Amino acid sequence: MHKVAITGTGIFTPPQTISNAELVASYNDYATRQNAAHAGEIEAGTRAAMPMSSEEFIVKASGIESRYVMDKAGILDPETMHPRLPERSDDDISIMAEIALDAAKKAMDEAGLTAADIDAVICAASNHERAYPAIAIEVQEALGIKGFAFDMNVACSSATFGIQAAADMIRSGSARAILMVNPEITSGHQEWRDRDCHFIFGDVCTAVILQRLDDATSKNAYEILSTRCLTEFSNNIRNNNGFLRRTREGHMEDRRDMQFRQEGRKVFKQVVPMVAELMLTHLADEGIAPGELSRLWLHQANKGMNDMIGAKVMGREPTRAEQPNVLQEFANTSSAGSIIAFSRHSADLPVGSLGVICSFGAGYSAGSVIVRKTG
Ligand code: CO8
Repeated sequence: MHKVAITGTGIFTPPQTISNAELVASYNDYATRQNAAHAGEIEAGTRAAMPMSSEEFIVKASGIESRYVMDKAGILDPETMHPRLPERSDDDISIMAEIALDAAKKAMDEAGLTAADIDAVICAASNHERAYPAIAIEVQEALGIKGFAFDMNVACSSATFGIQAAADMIRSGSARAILMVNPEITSGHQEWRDRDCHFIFGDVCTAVILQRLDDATSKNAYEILSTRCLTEFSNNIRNNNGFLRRTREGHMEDRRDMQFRQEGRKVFKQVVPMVAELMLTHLADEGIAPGELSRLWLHQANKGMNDMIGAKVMGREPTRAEQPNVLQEFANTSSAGSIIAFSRHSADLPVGSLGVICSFGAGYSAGSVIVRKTG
């Protein structure tokens, strides 16, 4: 069995950002227009008026201040309220593969690897722009990587589940090094017309290189000591869009359930204890006391949620250095969040430092990856 390390990470950030102020102005414009268009029904009591959104609520409830997006104009246009991404021909690289290549090249540079050193590509994300051929195979082809590639989806936990899959394959010898990418174009399945969630998500892509520890030359290498994944079925975060859509009555309707929807309060209450318990039992089973941890790189969904999980795991409020947040800049980027936190806040720790990368989200799903700095 081989020891496995994370030896490189990369982040693609879209060039456009939307501040809370811009987002709220656009949503409120949309809601005002809707209310004017349906004034009669609202007056008659057959339709509820759309409530307005507020910047104060967003920051207080989530900690989010801004988000990166692939198309700002479409999202902010009150007549559109979703990104407009021109269709590409089959001969052009797909948009998910394109952003994955950017992040992948940065991760490969940090690891000091070329395509010839890599045996597999995993594209782990919470939605894929097509069913097949796999985005991962397109990335593999574009980079000139031999071997195999596949897509996987465990919503916000896709990256940690991808790390476990890759680590197990490297450990057992089926690959020497694996590139995992997490292209998250969440703006495509976010519901920008719903005030309860319109502020939550942002677009980004992360990439991670995993390889045999013995082969690692990176100056920022972390051995993967152990991984643990957990799932429990829940409808509280759901998206009903899928390939059977056209087989059903009303498939052409613009139905709310075809985009992201959630029972946010229930998610908050149910997922916090589930994740804290997963991390604590995982650490205990590996003989590591929470006090030995230098850092938690948590999924970035909600600052309040992370603060509670961090406090439950550490037995006290973690410092900002111990539990870095990137939420204020990126919002929730689904599977990429914990990897952004790791990528931005891992180089400074001394060799020997212990930490946990942890994700959680729809499914429910949660993944815990215990790492130790080696280089
Ligand atoms: N402006 C003003 N007021 C608002 C707004 C707004 N924008 N939104 C809601 N309110 C109001 C509500 O209507 C409510 O009013 P009232 O009390 O009169 O009913 C009041 O504010 C409080 O609302 P909530 O109870 O909903 O507010 P919370 O404090 O619970 O905060 C959150 C809402 C931020 C959504 C919070 O519940 C939360 O973060 N929950 C956890 C969410 C989470 O982590 N979800 C994970 C989803 S991500 C995932 O799993 C990946 C899915 C795949 C990716 C999808 C990509 C699109």
